[in-house]
Amino acid sequence: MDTTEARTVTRICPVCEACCGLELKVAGGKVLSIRGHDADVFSAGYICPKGVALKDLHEDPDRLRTPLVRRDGRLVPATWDEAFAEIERRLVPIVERHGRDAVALMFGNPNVHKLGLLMYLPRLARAIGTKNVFSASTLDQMPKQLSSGLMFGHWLSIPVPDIDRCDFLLVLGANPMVSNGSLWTVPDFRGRAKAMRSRGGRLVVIDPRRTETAAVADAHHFIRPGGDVFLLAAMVHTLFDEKLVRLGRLAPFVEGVDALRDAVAAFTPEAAAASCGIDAATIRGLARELAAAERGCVYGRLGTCTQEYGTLASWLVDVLNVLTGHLDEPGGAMFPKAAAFAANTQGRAGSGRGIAVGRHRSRVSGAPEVYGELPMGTLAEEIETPGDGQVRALVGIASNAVLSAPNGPRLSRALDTLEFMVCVDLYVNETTRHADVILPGRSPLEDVHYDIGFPQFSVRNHARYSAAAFDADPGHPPEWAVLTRLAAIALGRGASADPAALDDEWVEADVRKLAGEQTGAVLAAVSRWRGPERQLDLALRGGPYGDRFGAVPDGLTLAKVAAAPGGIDLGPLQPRVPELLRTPSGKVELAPGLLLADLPRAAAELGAAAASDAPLRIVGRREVRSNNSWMHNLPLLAKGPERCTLLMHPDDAGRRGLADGALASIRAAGREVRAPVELSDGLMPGVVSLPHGWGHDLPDTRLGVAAERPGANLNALFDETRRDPLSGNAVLSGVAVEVSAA
Ligand SMILES: Nc1nc2c(c(=O)[nH]1)N[C@H]1C(S)=C(S)[C@@H](COP(=O)(O)OP(=O)(O)OC[C@H]3O[C@@H](n4cnc5c(=O)[nH]c(N)nc54)[C@H](O)[C@@H]3O)O[C@H]1N2
Ligand SMILES: Nc1nc2c(c(=O)[nH]1)N[C@H]1C(S)=C(S)[C@@H](COP(=O)(O)OP(=O)(O)OC[C@H]3O[C@@H](n4cnc5c(=O)[nH]c(N)nc54)[C@H](O)[C@@H]3O)O[C@H]1N2
Ligand code: SF4
Ligand SMILES: [Mo]
Repeated sequence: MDTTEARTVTRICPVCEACCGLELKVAGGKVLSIRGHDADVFSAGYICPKGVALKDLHEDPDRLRTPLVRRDGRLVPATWDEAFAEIERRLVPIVERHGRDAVALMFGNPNVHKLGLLMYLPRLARAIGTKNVFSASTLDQMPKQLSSGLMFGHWLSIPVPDIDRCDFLLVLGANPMVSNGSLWTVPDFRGRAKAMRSRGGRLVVIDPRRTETAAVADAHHFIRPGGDVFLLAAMVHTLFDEKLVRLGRLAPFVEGVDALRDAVAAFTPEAAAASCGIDAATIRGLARELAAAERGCVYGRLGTCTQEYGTLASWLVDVLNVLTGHLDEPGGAMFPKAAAFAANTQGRAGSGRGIAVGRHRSRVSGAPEVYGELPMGTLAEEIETPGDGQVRALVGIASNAVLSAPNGPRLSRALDTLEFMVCVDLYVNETTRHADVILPGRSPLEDVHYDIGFPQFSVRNHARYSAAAFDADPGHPPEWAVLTRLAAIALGRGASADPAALDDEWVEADVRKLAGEQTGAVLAAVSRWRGPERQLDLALRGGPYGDRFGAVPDGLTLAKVAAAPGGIDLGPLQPRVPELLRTPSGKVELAPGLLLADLPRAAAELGAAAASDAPLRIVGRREVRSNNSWMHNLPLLAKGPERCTLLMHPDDAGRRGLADGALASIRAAGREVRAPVELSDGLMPGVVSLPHGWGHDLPDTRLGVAAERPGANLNALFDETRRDPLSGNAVLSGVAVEVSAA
């Protein structure tokens, strides 16, 4: 495929949830340039610097090309066969001696951006069969998944703002101008927000920092970190109090209105004001504005999840959308209908089994399982605490938990005590340096791509596929085959089992469950594809827009999607209630018992104002040229001013004798990190901000560029035992810190 002649290829960006279409000029195995793909039906040419930096990722000399195996304490290059043989030799005896729960699985964020990883993770997890599954989900969005699952019946039925038709958007704890959206695939948020405002619409932001999004909004209100539950419950209270509840078309499909009214009775705007730092008149005004909006929507994201009341806040966001008649309405909070893989397009429409939590509990702290996972914050104790069921081995896939999870230093020490650790990753970084075997993923440009998750959260329905831009080294297997070989080892088939054969077995079994006697015909219809593409073709053809294997001749197939380089537009979002619901009642559950039972915890804190001598509270922030922990080694993104700075209000800094640029010591939980101060009046007084994902100064990593400006690890300050009790999500925001001159 690689000739020296330049050619143009298109590719969906695998970095963030915006999923922009890129246009690459390539020649002779090299990237000449990357720009936005103007003809992409979904992103229409939008791009950010991280998309351009895929060239640096592809060419990064520190990116691993061969497996590494630990010999005499050092990670040294090995062949793929040697690496898998080592895994079999070390992992299998641990399972035989101590059982399947002795192996923990740890998944990071890039799994959801890679077709081969996301599709084969469940298979690997089933093959290993452990209850000890941990992922970045409990550092991120698990509260929203739980509240959505309880309300709508599936973990991924999460409504998104229909921004292109909206005229009042209330955003809490999200900064889409920088993050480009989350649980909301919205390329070019800036352009869409601008268009909304020029239609006369209003954007209002609630955030402890005057963010880049707040800067382009019509109004911004500071909120005390962790205060969202009070604000939102008081808005709900106001809607009832002022008789503004208007269920509209959804009225026959909503359950629990009366229980909800009773549950928020104590949350008067006056009582909530002190707890959230927003005055009662403003709270009432926001509720009235939302109720009066023809097409309005409330959206909450990371800042509303990574806190003590993450699930309650996530729930109340959608309660407000329902009570004001904005759920499932154009311009409101709508449910996308993805072309493939969406559980809410499968099975019987209109009702279902709903979701369950707590089917098992973590061994040491008894934390309930949520969506099959245990809280990331409990991983270290599961490794450290002796006894039956102790974690002795770990399989880490695209996770840098030592930087991304609370109390990384403890996790780092715990990982060192494992009997065996294997990682699938691109780098030797702060986490993978602990591994005994590292299996490198390919450059994303060497893989085919189709987003499984993000079309379920997209502002328009669409189907887009990318072929690989480059041929990989023929000896370098795709990640789906790597995971399949790991699964084969776990299944006792040996390190040299053929992944393609196991994949054939899996696919046949899956198809047989759905197609019965038609299995042979269905498999024949998709026989030109293998690996993830075969499953993708199956999902597209059997999906809501599919050709149903011939029954709907003009329906979608993978071949059809692949032949459309800018993708296929499937139109604006459409109302989906009740068809989408999978709750046992067949209704939207406004007042799930699990959530009502947690509300008194918040009510007990009502009216507690911040004392004048209250400690500083720390919040995170994201930056356009950085993506969590793993893109700091790319020269294009690394250049420019220092990013890992402590933002501080001048008054807070002055009181501590800290000038702009001074080195600050930041302390909590007996640990300290240091970062230069950057003065900013855009912070709520009493709140400081440091980005996460930094701290590249640990020994034995191989990140030459990142190590030059390592920054400080925010998560080193956090207590891994603090979490939202319902979802198990870590508290990563609003933690009390002491700051002084270093
Ligand atoms: N304090 C604080 N902590 C946070 C957050 C916060 O806002 N504040 N945010 C949280 C959030 S939202 C998230 S999602 C987590 C992220 O937590 P993680 O997923 O643990 O962190 P990442 O930095 O995304 O690291 C991903 C890892 O995947 C590897 N990788 C990248 N691409 C590929 C690939 O194609 N294949 C393979 N096999 N590996 C790859 C990288 O080298 C890296 O090791 O961090 C969380 N931590
Ligand atoms: N450039 C860039 N883009 C990214 C990422 C990245 O690292 N860099 N990471 C990607 C990932 S994994 C994710 S999950 C998304 C996240 O995307 P977003 O959800 O937009 O997350 P953030 O940009 O971290 O914004 C969270 C906001 O919450 C505020 N906040 C903190 N505490 C509270 C609180 O208690 N209440 C309220 N109301 N606000 C609070 C913070 O000040 C911050 O402005 O971004 C994705 N996109
Ligand atoms: S916004 Fe996200 S998806 Fe788009 S180019 Fe940037 S990193 Fe890639
Ligand atoms: Mo995330």
